Amino acid sequence: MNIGITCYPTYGGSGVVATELGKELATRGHNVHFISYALPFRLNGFRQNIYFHEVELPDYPLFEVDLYSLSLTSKMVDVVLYDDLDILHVHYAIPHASSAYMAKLILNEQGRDIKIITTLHGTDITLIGLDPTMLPLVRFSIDKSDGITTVSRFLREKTLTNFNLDVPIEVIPNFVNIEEWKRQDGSCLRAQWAPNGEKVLVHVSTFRPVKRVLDVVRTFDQIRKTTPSKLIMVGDGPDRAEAERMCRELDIINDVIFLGKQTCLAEIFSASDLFLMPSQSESFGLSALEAMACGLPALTSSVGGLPELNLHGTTGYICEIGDTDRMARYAIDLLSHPKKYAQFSTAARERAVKNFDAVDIVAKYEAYYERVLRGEK
Ligand code: GMT
Repeated sequence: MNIGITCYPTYGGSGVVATELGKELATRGHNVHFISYALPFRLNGFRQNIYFHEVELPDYPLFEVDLYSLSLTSKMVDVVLYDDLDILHVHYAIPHASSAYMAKLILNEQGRDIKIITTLHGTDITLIGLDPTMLPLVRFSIDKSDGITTVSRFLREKTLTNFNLDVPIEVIPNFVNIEEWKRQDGSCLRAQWAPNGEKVLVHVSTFRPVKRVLDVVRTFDQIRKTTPSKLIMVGDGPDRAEAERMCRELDIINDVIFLGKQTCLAEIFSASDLFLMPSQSESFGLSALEAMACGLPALTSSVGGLPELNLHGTTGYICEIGDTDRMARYAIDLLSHPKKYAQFSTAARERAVKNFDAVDIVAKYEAYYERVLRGEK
């Protein structure tokens, strides 16, 4: 199949899922054409069957606002025609789904049909998509997609209720390549971070308010009172400076390492003990899955799709939003009971392997593509 994929190229789960999907599809022999304004950050190294089409923006003094969504439409039209695409799969509705629908209309005028599949990821449905500046367009472009998928059952329900839609939606969860995401030798890193045998907690995110990074710091502050430990903060974003300030104020900054954006997450997870994700909203929680695949029990909030991923009392623990005391108690309990910890660690890896293996999930996407091409939703 010839598949076009549009996504955000920057850090953030939707772009990661889209890129990993493209890589897996290319490995299976499909031709995958990424269409975006920059090379997706996980698209590193040369890969057969993968092509990148950069969307250029017009440089004209009259245009004071960003016309990306229109330029994207034009690029989609070109790539569909000249690379003979079967499917245009867009990740994150805004603005990708409406750009794609416009491209479809233009192509239809020329007698060329193209199927549009929209994968909804999270805040396109739960937050920014509901803003009055976006809602009518998001609703329309979802409704007009030939196929719609969500990354959790939670997000399917939210899509139907928030937008008052009555359309079939396929739930296809996120996935990991279980050969790449597995525990490796993390002893060198661990020796650097925790030279005195301290426990290592890790958080990965875009440091947006929705991730509640200050709760990560508060939780860690509680944990280190009883358990010698270090906190590794991976990622960057608007709340990083405030998190660093809080660490200085609490006088724990020497036990917290802010790494910024990183690409070698499996190495970092392999040198860590527990993953923290106290988010305000999370339709799936991809970083938690990646950590679990590396054998880290996850301590997450109870929101959104997280309970579909993290099994309370088995692969980790789930707490109410903002309940940092409870999250800290769970962490201390796991870190101080090695046998229990080992059971949770094994269960976390097993859950990733059994339920979220790329081999199985990418096959679901392929089957769904076939269905949509047959005109079924
Ligand atoms: O909705 C977002 O915040 C954007 C998106 C992203 O690009 O980071 O994140 C969402 O998609 C991820 C991949 O499917 C999910 O793992 C995240 O849970 C989800 N984020 C939220 O729902 C806040």
